[in-house]
Amino acid sequence: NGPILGEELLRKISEHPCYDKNAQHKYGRIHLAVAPACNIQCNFCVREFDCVNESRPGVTSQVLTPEEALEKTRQILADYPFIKVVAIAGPGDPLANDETFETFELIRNEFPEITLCMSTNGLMLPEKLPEMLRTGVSTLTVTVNAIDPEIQAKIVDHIVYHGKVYKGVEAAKIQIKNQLDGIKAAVDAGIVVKVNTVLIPGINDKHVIEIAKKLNELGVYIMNVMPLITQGAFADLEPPTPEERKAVQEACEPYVMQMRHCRQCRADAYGLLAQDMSQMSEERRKVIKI
Ligand code: CLF
Ligand code: SF4
Repeated sequence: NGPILGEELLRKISEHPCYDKNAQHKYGRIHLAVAPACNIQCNFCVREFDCVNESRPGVTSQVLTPEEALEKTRQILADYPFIKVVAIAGPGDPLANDETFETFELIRNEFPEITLCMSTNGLMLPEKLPEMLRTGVSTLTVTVNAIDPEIQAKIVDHIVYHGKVYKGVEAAKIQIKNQLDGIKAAVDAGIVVKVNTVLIPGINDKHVIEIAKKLNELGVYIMNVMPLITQGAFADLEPPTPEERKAVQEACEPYVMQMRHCRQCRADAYGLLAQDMSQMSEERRKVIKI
């Protein structure tokens, strides 16, 4: 299963630390925290922290302007040439912030070889896809936590879509449709799509396999089943055990390749997945070179 990829994309995948487990120890990524706004409210998200769909909540990432993000990229790539991916993964939803595309354009003009990566909740994906293609995004993550609106309605409190607030099943239907239509269109346009699914015991744990079957139909490259981080409205839920998560990944594997090495990075992380240099002291950062 999985999409058929051209030579250029195969190279990019083999140098992408999240898409290829063999790449994780050799190649790194930079996250540029240029996207603070979000257009939905997930029940597991506390908004002072980074987007939990792709990031570990902790201390809030410092938001950068596109120009600051370009300058940061220049400095980091000069020191760490093993970084092959520049991504925008928050702190909010990249597609809810115009700065996302301004930043990608700046990076693209100066570093045409670099892989541009992005993660989103998918609400604006069908509309924003042409802009993503124009700026040259080649790897995309969409967080899909349910394809059944009744289940999704328990996970997302509300969405803001074209200036209007929607709640419950009505909101869920809009978001799921846009996610699935957007994923299909992105795959058809040659973007390599990864899906993140937050495993929430008692809410979507029995349903994740149905998501995997749908991802197979849509030509999604890889799926990342992430454990729930209990906070926000879901603070009282139990996170899944490692064994529960493993069992879900094994059940999904026949339908879509499983990512098992996710580090739930911050929206401003950089370096190898295993050594987020944004969290190291100045002194130590200079020591770590390839
Ligand atoms: Fe970043 Fe995500 Fe691109 Fe990777 S992270 S936008 S695909 S470059 Fe990777 Fe970090 Fe897990 Fe994300 S380990 S949280 S899966
Ligand atoms: Fe939070 Fe991300 Fe959900 Fe937005 S999409 S509410 S930032 S977890």
